[in-house]
Amino acid sequence: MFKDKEKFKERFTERFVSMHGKAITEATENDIYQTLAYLVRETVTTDWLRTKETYIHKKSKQVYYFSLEFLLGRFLHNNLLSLDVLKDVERGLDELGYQLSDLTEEEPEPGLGNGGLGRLAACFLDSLAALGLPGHGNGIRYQYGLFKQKIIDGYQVELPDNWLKNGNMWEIRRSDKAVDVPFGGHVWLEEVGDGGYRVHHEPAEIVRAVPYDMPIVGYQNKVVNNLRLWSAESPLDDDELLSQYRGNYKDLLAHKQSIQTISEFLYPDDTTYEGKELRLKQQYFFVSAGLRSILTSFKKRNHSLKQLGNHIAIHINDTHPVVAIPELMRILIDEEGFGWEEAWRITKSVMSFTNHTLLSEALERWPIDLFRRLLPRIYLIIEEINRRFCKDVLANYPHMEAHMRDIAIIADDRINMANLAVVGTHSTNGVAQIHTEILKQREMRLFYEMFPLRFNNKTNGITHRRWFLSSNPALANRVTEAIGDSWIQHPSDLQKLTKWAEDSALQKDIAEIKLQRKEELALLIEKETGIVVDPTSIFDVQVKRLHAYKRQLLNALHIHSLYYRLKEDRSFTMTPRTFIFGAKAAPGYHYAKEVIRYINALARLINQDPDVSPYLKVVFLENYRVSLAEKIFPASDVSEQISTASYEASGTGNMKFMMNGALTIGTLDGANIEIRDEVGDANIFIFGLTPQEVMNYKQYGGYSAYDQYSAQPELRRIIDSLVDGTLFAPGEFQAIYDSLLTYNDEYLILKDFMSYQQAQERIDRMYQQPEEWYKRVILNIARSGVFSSDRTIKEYANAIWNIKPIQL
Ligand code: 26V
Repeated sequence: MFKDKEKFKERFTERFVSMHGKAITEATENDIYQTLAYLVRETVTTDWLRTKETYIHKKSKQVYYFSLEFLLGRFLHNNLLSLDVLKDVERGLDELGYQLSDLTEEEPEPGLGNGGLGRLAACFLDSLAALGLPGHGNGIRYQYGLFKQKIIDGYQVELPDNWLKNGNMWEIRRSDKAVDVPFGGHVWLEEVGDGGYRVHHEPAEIVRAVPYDMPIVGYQNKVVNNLRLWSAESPLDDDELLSQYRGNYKDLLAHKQSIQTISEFLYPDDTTYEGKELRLKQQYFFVSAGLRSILTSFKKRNHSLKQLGNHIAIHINDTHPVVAIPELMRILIDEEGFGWEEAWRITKSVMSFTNHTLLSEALERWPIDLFRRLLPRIYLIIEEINRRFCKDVLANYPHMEAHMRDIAIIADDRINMANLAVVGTHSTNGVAQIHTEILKQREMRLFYEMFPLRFNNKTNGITHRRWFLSSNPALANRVTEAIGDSWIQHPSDLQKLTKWAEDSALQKDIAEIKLQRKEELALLIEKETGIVVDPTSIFDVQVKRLHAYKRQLLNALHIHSLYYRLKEDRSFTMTPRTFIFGAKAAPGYHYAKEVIRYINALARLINQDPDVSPYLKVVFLENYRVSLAEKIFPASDVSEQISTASYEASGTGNMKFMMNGALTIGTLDGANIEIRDEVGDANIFIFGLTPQEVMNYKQYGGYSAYDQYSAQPELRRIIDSLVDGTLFAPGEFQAIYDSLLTYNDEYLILKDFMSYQQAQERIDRMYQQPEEWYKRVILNIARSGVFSSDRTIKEYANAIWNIKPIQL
């Protein structure tokens, strides 16, 4: 990018003046940010072009990751690191009177995802580029990302996230690559002799999809892949608008508005499926546009579409992009003239699918009326896929006849998108061992019986570049000092730290670094909430979406118990602890919002009470997002991973904590199990029911929340106080009370309470022995290498996509 710090300053100053038309002495922080981002972009663009040309030249097979969500976070800092200019830029800016850390805060944050699924997509793009793999993203350029959360009087309030209002330095609009996407209308078949037919579709509406490309910069390897995000616009130019809406300006604006709505906002509910037409429009919109652009460039290179699966892989991130299957069938049959069998073979060879959740309420099952009205041709194709599939099943597995309602793609007037995904792809994977096993044995048991080889596991991972190297540089440097820097290229080399676990110098240094990060977080907490916390207390953190199954309530009830003990038992002592929460609730999820209100009520009760607050603090940080997460993980001692066993598909926050030297308190759920397998029982605090025990309760019944409540007096008192007016207003937390007692505690919180409390006591004691604690911290970091998304992506690349790295 430039040779050294002096060259950087020179180019920077030049560029500043030409960009802003004023002297650098007049600059605002935002001007400086823009200039720096511009310089980075210039460098990246050259590599971007060269990467693309190399893929073409080498005829590399390329994968396209189709996802409705990419929770990217900010780019500037990571791109500087990837271009290997971070140090020079930091020093150069310093001499010009600026702090890089202030400038990075100027960047608007692309929060184009809800939580784990969207962040995983972003980590995967990072790993693809870092590994020099030909892999790109395809998604939607939402005008509004996930809502901004404010906490007002303890309540969550949502605000729009207008992240594009000051422009986006990391995108290039490509109007010339726009494509049109048809919706609605009617379809008819024209006979063309000897049994053949031609399909005609007269759409009711055409939407123009305009791509915006974002460079995904590989780590110090000159590789730059592409993330293509689509924006919806009217296809009509001024003349056409004039002739269609002559004299009716209001209708004209309404037309534009209704089209732009498609890429206007990200759906903020990742708990419950809703059959919303707009959501289906979003899905077909980005899938159809993405496929069209992939096939256009493929055909330019004169390959035969018969070989599509040898050149292109398309990955379907959860069921949201599953319409890619019938859409590719439509293109191959209606536009390219393939017969059904051949088209089906090609489609299956291209497509693969990941399932990310076992929650039945999240599974997409579109009502056929809605679907047929919006996508009439696609619906016909799905009907035909279903007809042939059911026929094959009955022919080859006659004993399945009794189960056809469960495995059919269309049943009960709905299209089961998960079934379509399994049937229309060559690979279906889960995201952690236990999750994949449950998929095979429960949700997809019948499919697994018929197609055992199609199912496989790919345990999730996180990019150690963003979540360690970039967000925790002091710790990363200290690790490098101990074991060298090979772990940056080969994260499993972190295991070289194992033999340093008992080294007291390393332990002390890591403790010191952790304390510094905690001091910084304490300042941020004070600035944002006014709460003063003690950086030497245990920072015990639960950050993730708010869901009943993730059991933030279990954490809160435990805090409530500590409050009573401190308040009333004079002999009770504890290691001072700061409980930190960050969580967005879906705007329509009433229970989740009540849990937020309860946590904030506990915070108010506890933080101001002089009997309690020297030992206990509770902090709810508003607007949890990637940039806040980057500050939280390095400052955490305890990682709360306490979902009801069998409900969390994997979790990825658990991995980020581990890599940053926090110890996990967790259930045997998702990837916690694999973390336990890596570090051993002595280095993690496991508690609670096993997945099998939970599944037995669910299957056979036999759980009584009331019995738990009756048998545990301490717990009983806490639950009573939610409604009895002793701590809060009478009836104040009735909804939570009811979830536990009236509705029999669906997530088995009361059953796990005592075991959780005991695990927390073990943590309390262990923290008193720094050598014991920091030994475990080091072992956790040492074992975190397998949870790099580089490992995950290599597995996908080899076993599912069959793509190979390039050298530049
Ligand atoms: C679901 C839905 C349901 C329909 C409407 C909109 C919508 C949007 C997003 C989702 C995704 C829910 C699934 C999800 O995020 N799963 C998480 O995936 C992570 C990455 O694999 C995994 O670590 C988490 O355990 C899992 O909950």
